[in-house]
Amino acid sequence: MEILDGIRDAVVAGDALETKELCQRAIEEGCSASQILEEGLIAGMNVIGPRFKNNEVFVPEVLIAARAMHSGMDVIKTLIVSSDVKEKGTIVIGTVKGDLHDIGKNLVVIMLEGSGYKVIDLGVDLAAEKFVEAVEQYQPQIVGLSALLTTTMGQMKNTVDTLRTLKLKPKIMVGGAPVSQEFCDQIGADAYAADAASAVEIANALIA
Ligand code: B1M
Repeated sequence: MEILDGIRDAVVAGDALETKELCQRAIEEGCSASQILEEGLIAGMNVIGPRFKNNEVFVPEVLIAARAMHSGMDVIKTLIVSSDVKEKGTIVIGTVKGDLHDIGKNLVVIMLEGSGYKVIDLGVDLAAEKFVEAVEQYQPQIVGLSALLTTTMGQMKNTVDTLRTLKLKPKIMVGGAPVSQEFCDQIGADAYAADAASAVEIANALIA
């Protein structure tokens, strides 16, 4: 669809205003939030990723593209988060220590909120102790851990190990590009979600 290609290109170009306007138009034209997400915003980041890897673009360009993606996410958030959804439970979520990537985690947050969860987003670069404090404070049913770097996957294991020592036993969901079902099993987390949409399905199954 032409408008979705436009959103993808605007993200790649790092044009936040254009991304925002096109997302608004896409909604008016009847596109669903997940179409805009998958075929527009994420498609744009999927163009940037390989270019970053091949040194065709550098950190500033990636950050500008990420900012454009966020401006689009703000628009579709209004579509996803409807106020009359009944609260299903509480989820504490964050990116593990040493890792600053949050675009995917933020998408997961939007989808979870949109489907009726109260989500406490702790942010990025979080030591295991930060998750422990949040579990004690908010008593969530689920803790979500995100990691985008192979080098921070060890921190994910460390956080799972630490959370397992607590009296409160929230379910632990893990995700992020280098994470897999196999890794999830290996570190003893309860569930792995490959993307934001399946994170909702997995969360529903975990609290059922
Ligand atoms: Co970085 N980066 N980055 N980066 N970056 C990657 C991850 C990399 C694969 C790029 C590459 O080389 N090809 C590579 C990692 C290689 C590896 O570990 N094997 C990499 C690297 C090396 C680095 C630095 C070390 C680069 C440097 O400085 N030399 C550095 C590290 C900084 C740090 O974290 N300490 C770095 C920095 C950055 C930026 C700051 C420039 C920026 C982050 C901006 C931000 O997040 N605010 C950035 C970005 C944007 C990327 C790429 C290009 C895009 C990531 C992204 O946002 N994808 C990425 C390449 C790539 O992935 N193609 C790359 C879009 C997003 C929607 O997908 O995050 O996978 P994703 O999330 C998905 C799923 O994974 C899942 O749902 C999401 C939605 O569907 N998911 C969950 C995620 N978390 C979940 C949690 C769940 C469930 C599902 O439950 C709790």
